[in-house]
Amino acid sequence: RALLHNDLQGDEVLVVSNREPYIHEKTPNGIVVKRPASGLVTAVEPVMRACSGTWVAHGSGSADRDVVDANDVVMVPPDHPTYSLKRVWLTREEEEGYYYGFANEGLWPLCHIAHVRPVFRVSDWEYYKEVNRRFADKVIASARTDDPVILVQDYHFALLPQLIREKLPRATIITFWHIPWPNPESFGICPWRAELLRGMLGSSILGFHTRFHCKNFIDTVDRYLETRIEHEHSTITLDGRETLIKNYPISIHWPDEQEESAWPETEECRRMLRRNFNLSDSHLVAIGVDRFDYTKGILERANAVERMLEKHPDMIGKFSLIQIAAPSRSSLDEYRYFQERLSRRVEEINRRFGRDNYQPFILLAEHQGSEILTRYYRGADACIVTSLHDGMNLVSKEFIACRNDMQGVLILSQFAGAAGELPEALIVNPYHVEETADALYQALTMPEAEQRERIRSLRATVRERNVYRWAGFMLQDAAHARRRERIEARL
Ligand code: GDG
Repeated sequence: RALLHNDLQGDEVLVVSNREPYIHEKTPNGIVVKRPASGLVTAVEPVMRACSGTWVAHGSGSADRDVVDANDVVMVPPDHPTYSLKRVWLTREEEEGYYYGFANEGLWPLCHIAHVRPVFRVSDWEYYKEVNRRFADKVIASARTDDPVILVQDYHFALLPQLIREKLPRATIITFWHIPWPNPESFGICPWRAELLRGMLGSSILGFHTRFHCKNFIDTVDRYLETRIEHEHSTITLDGRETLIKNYPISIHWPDEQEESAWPETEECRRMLRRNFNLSDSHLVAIGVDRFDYTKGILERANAVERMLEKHPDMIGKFSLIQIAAPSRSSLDEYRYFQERLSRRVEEINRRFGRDNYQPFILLAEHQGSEILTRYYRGADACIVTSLHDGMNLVSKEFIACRNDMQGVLILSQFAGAAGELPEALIVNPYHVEETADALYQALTMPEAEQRERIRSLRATVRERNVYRWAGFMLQDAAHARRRERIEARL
């Protein structure tokens, strides 16, 4: 955290994302504050707590408008206010066109290549451009200085860097793309590929999780735009402006001793988790935690559970996967089809292997509180992540952070960015049912000493490569660029 303060040295910081870090909802008991299920919020929020500033986001809660002051600002977090939250209020049409349409039916499947066809509607694109303009106006109006540090988050805002740059040429714009970047051929099917790339190149720094995503981005620019690329320095110059393309693997806040001391003992978590589902204390449990999204490989996970039980009938009645699937983008057809397909598959598996009170696949299609998640991570024998493609995946890192008892096995998809950092997990190809089923069995039968050895090493990695390091490295590079620009301006 000290790194953040050193590098910012009093600079003004603004964050822009679609998702708001806190949602204010009206309930019969008054206004309650909720935290959304979002990897982006999980990662960026602790950074904002540490460096304060302003966060601009889409206001989506039913009581968001009721809590703002005359300047349209609410101070958050509610328990210990350290930074301002400013909302952009979108109309239903804007939200449908920009967010559900272009961002989530177009860019999300385009970048994930998970065999769901992207949809590109001209009307969605028009809304995407319009909403990017509205966010740019809000950011520009919120800036108190002419050279703030602006952290633009994710695929909802590909055009924002350039739009901000036109009005605030001295700003340091750091754009972080939280999802994968595909190869040039795949990206090339987007009718507005050149506009998107130009928009992103308004950034001073453009960050991805992995080097592979950076390489894909540089190759894509090389294919579709006239620019100067310096491979050695990983920079792209367009219209005389240079953008650094670099990987910054995102992470989580590593819990301190005080936070850990508030956790219930793992034995208590084990018992609670099993009792909640009427399972015996010795029942083997794997946990899955995802947004209910077709990229997360939950169907492949179900296939692996079925195959594991076929191969090891002694596990029937003794093992269950508890899958938390937080509802997400449910108004989109592809998400509804996926939810229906998964529910049918789970019913089949449970009919085939279940008994009176026993279900091998327990599907909880609802959002859970974060304290419950911590207890479930601590109480499970294994955590399974089978994303078909994932920028990073924070669930894997949360599980590791929760296991200060040095037990528990992580099964991790080779297609999650996290796999590059966490080789001591059981790495699987989720499309390979046999391999994933075998890894699940290996996890459930792994000797305690081997679990300890693996998790100890994983914990050392995540503790060091935490979210402050992610933000710190980006800000360090930004500070470096600012110093250079100031020197050049004086020459
Ligand atoms: C994107 C990229 C990248 C989930 N269900 C509940 C809940 N969650 C929380 C998890 C975790 C977060 O949501 C999910 O983060 P992931 O990283 O796994 O995935 P995405 O949301 O797809 O995030 C991803 C990330 O951005 C950051 O750059 O890693 O690759 O796709 O924190 O714990 N939280 C609560 N209840 C739930 O039911 N409270």
